[in-house]
This record gives sequence, structure tokens and C-alpha cells, in this order.
Amino acid sequence: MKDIAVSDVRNFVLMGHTASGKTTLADALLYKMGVNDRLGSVDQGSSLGDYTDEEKARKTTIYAKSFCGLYKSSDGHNMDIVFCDTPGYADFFGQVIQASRIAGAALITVDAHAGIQVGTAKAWKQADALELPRTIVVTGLDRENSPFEKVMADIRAMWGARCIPVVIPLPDGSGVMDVLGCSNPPGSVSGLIKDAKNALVEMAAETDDTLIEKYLGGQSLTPVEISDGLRHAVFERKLVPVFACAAIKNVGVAELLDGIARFFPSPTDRPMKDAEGKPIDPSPKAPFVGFVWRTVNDPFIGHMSFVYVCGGTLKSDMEVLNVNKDQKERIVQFVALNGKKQLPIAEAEAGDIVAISKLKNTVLGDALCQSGARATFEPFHFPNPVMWYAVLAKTQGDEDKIGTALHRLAEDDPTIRLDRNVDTHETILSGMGDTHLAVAVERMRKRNGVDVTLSTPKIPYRETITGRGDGHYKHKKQSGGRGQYGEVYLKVEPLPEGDSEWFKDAIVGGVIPHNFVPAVHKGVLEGMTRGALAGFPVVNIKSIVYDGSYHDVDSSEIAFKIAGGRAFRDAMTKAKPVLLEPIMSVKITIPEQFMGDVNGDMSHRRGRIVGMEVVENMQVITADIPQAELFTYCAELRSMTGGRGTFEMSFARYDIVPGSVAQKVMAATEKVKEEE
Ligand SMILES: Nc1nc2c(ncn2[C@@H]2O[C@H](COP(=O)(O)OP(=O)(O)OP(=O)(O)O)[C@@H](O)[C@H]2O)c(=O)[nH]1
Ligand SMILES: [Mg+2]
Repeated sequence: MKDIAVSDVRNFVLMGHTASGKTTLADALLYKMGVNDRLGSVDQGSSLGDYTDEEKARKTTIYAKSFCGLYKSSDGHNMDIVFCDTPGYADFFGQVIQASRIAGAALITVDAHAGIQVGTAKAWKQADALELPRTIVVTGLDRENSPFEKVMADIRAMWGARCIPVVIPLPDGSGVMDVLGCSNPPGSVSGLIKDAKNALVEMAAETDDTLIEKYLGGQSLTPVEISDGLRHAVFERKLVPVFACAAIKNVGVAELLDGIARFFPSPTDRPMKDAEGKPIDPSPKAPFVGFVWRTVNDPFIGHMSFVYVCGGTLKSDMEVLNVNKDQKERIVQFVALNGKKQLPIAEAEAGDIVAISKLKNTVLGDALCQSGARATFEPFHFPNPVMWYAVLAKTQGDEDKIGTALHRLAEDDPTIRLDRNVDTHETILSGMGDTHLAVAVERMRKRNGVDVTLSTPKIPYRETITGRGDGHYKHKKQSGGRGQYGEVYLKVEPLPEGDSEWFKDAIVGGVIPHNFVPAVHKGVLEGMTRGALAGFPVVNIKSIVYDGSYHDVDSSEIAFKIAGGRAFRDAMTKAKPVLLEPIMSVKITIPEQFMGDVNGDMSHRRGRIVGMEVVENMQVITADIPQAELFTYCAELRSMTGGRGTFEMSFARYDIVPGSVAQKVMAATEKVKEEE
């Protein structure tokens, strides 16, 4: 067993808007705990967190990473601090979804200068969804025009009076005062400290009947009663302690670590739950249970599984069962991570995060269990992609390599998808935004040595009819020996809803002999793969073959197949054919002030608004928008709203393309055909 009890482990996730100082804070925490002998810097490329090439180039976090360190709390306790840093940039929210699942608590950063931003609200929502106890850390106190009181007021306006400061920054930004610990505050902040202290003590008292009696009776609570009460209130999410720091100047970092020790739950307090909602025994003596929350498949480092230890003790050379796959895996060795730094460890217990290499059959979301335990976990729920491109290999012959590389990427990051569109014959790469996909392409080029071009995908248009039509074709050829003969009359009509009989044989009197009807059927089917309008697949059409003629010697299957196909085409042309396009149901979330712009833009996109509501101070617009108008929406919505607008979407249905637009589509397909 390790020398630190599971009850002294603190495990949390850093979340917040991009550039709100998460990684800088992570570096400061690691420096304070002595994990790093200098303060890593995102700006200078020396951060322990943002260490990959793609992160250094963009000075932003792209991948969730885990860290750990030891900390001696102010009451002399040795604590094991484990945490994950996550990206704030919307494109990489998938990583937040993964990292927040294994956290015992959330630490949400708010930039003192910028205040609450979209990413902050999104982080809060994620913490809500997982019922995570949380604290807020106001960052960048050293920056000019960053008054703590103003941010504090915004925080309370947004999330209520349960947000109470536990430190108060000194006006010159040189340090912070611990609200409960300080006895002689300087005059300039004494009022703030007094108010916060009263609010905290009252909060502590309210957690327990005997304490509230004591409190109301005028007796003061002991420091232990206060800290136990507050810890309880944080677990119950009735209290959100607010910290403040200037991580870059090492201000407020020790107080924050103390607060984490004081307020956050240990895995004993808040054990991980399995898929059925049953808590997993966090004791080191219990059988080992681990949850694979991230994987990396990379030619540089091979296959790595990042595992959160839910309970038991993980030791090297242990055999475990991957419960999801029902396959045994041998864990030869594992390391603890501090970003890039790997630390070999002999044992891991609840709350620890380890990286295990070469688990061949294990993928993201799997459960690893020692005999005696058998758990699985609720699968991750990722958002649908919001941006798509058709991918093509730059070098012919690289297609297989690209397929493999992209599939590996998508396995590690399910917000990246790779699909083959059977209608347009394109390979579609989709993800959460331009940067997300650019990073994917860059990774492939650097690590797999393959290059691709991305282009706007073709729309999988379809064709159908809106009326009825009569078609006829007589296939007759006399060339030398045996001729070809087959004549077909057929009618088409829109396929009634619920009717699956799209081909009806209504021949009477054997005008088309029984044995040739399947050939007509085949011809019609072939006609339906390339419609009469622009060559797109035809849907929702019913063909009724009712007349025809044959020749004793010259009729053949091929002749009737040709006649069937051509008669279908003839009938379709006369049945008011229309083009259909995929319509997406889109949910757009924006701050109120952008309503005008976003709605105006909607009409240019042929969008139709179907609903509007206000959710948590944001306008949520639900609209139906043609897929063709959405390929660049992600970037354009962000630029219209200064990055504050987000959207999600899913396929709704196929709808008729309006005449003028259809003309353009048909002209474009015509042009492509000519070029070919
Ligand atoms: N002055 C000052 N600058 C800070 C502080 N914390 C962070 N910064 C700067 O703010 C910028 C963004 O900081 P990061 O730590 O990368 O922010 P982040 O939240 O990790 O951003 P993402 O990874 O994009 O989500 C960097 O240029 C930091 O140097 C601070 O306390 N004071
Ligand atoms: Mg970061």
C-alpha cells in the first residue's frame, strides 16, 4: 500500500473558457508541489501541460492531461493531489467530457478581466451534468483592470449566493488573505473579509442541526466544526468556494492548494459509480477496478491507455479482465504522468491516474477489473460533429494509410469521425471545428507521414416525384442475327406512406411474359439509382408496370431490362420530379445581443426557425437548415458572435430543394458531367 490514505487523495478537473489560465495554474500548482523545479510557461513553450508540437504552436491546450503531486497541507497532512487540465477551446470539448468523468470535483477558472465567458458557462453545465462539487478560481489578478469585487458580483448574479469567496486579494495584487484563517486583515479589505467569513460560518452551521442551534444560540463554532461543515456543503453543492490567484506571479497558489485539501472530496467521500450507479469500493484492499478515460494511438509513443483507478490496488504484472470485451489483459507496467513527464510507480490506488502501454484489446470507455470485481461504466456521450470535409489523399496510393491513421485518431477522439458517403462516394472527415480538423490533419502529416486535402463535401441530393407520370419504351434492335425486343408501359406515383411495395407487376394476359418481369424490375431499380433530373438516387416512388409486348424469338432479359429502365426514366420526367436535400435540425445558443445578426443570417441560409427559448441567460434558437448551407456555419457563427455562439445539429429529414437553387445544382452537375 502507498503511504497516503485514499481519504487524503484529492482528484479534480480544471475547466473553463479558453485562455482563462488553466494550464498556467496547473504549472503553478506543480511548481508549488515541487513536481517541477521551475515555473513552466505556456507562452515560452516550457509548460508541463501544453507540451505537444500542436499545442506549443497554438499556445493552447488541445489534449486533456493528468498531473499528480504531493502536498503537505497547512495542518501538516500529506496529501496526494491528482488533477487533469483540459482545453477551453470549443473544438476540443470532447476532451473535457472525458476528463470530467473521472474527477471528484471541478475547479472552474474565470479570468478576472474577461469575466464569465461561454466556455465558463459550458464548464459549469458539464459540472452540473456530472453533479460535481466545485470551486471557482478567479485568475489573472495581476492584470490591470481586474477588480475582484466586480467578478465576484457577476459570479453571484450568475450562480447565486452559494458562491462565497474564501480568499480576498490584497488591492495591490501582491497576495491573498485567507478569509477564515486571517485574524488581522488590513483595513482596506477587512469589510470584505468580515462579510465572507460570516457567510461561510452561517453556511457551515446550516449543514447540521446541532450546529445551527449552537450558531443561533450565539455560540461560536470551532474551526473543525466550520471546516467539516463547509466541506460537507461543498460535497452537497450548496457551497461554491471562490479563490483568486495570479498564477504567473505565484500569488494565491498555496492558498488554493490548501483549499483543495480542505474542501474537495476524496475518492472515499465520492467513489466512482459503475454503469448501474453503484459506487465502486475505493479501498486499497478491494479488487482493482480501472476506467479507461483516454487512449492515445500514436506511432511515436505507441498505444497508451490512460486509466483512472476507481478502487483496489494496481500492481505491475497484474492480470485484469477487460469487462467490456470479456478479454484478459496483462498490465506489465504503468507510469504516473505529469504531462510529458513519466514517473514509474509501483502501485496505484483510488484517485490515481496511470498510463498503461500495449493493452491490445482495450479502447476508450472500457473497464478493467481484477478478479472479484466486475464493473462497466456508462458510455461517454459525445456531441455530433459540426464541421465536415471530404478528404482526399494528396499522393495517390496513400488512401489505405490515411484510412488507418484517421480511424486511429477517431478511436482516441470520438468527436472526430470518418465516414464513407455511399451516395457521393466521398470519404468524409468531420469534427468540432476548423482547428480540430486542422490539428487532425497536421498530426497525420507529422506522425503518419501522409498528407491530405480537405474540400467541401458533395451534398447527397436525392430525387423524387410530386405527381404521376406515364412512361413507355420499346427496345428494338435488328442487327444481323438475333435481334432484341422488349416493350414496357409503366406508371409512377409517389410511394404512399407505409407502403413498401415500390414495384408492382400489374401485367394481365401475359403481354410481358412472367419470366421477363424480374428483368423489368431490375431495369427500374437501375433507373432509380440515377434519377432523371440530375442523376441522384430516386426515393419514395412507386412503379406500376401495366402493359408491354414481346417477341417470341428476339425478346430477352437484357432487352426488357433496358426497356424497364428507359420507361421509368420517361415516366419520372413527366411526374413533376424534384430534387431533395438533407435538412438538419440545428440548435444554436447565443447571447441575446446577437439575435438580430444570427436570425438575419438564417434567412440567407434558407433556414426556418422552429423555436426560441431562453436557457441560463442564453438565447436558444432551434431551426431547420439545409445541410448545404451549414458546411461553414461553425466558423461563421463564431465570427458573428465573437466566439460566444455555439450550435449542435442532427439530421432531420429530406426536403424539396426550391426551384432556383435546384437549377443551380443541376447546372453544376451538368458541368461536372461534361468535364468528365
Ligand atoms: N498576467 C497574467 N497572465 C496570465 C495568468 N494566467 C495565465 N495568463 C496568461 O494567459 C494566457 C492563457 O493562459 P493559459 O494558461 O494558456 O490558459 P488556458 O485556460 O489553459 O487556455 P486553453 O488551454 O486555451 O483553454 C497565457 O498567455 C498566460 O500567460 C495570470 O495569472 N496573470
Ligand atoms: Mg490550457
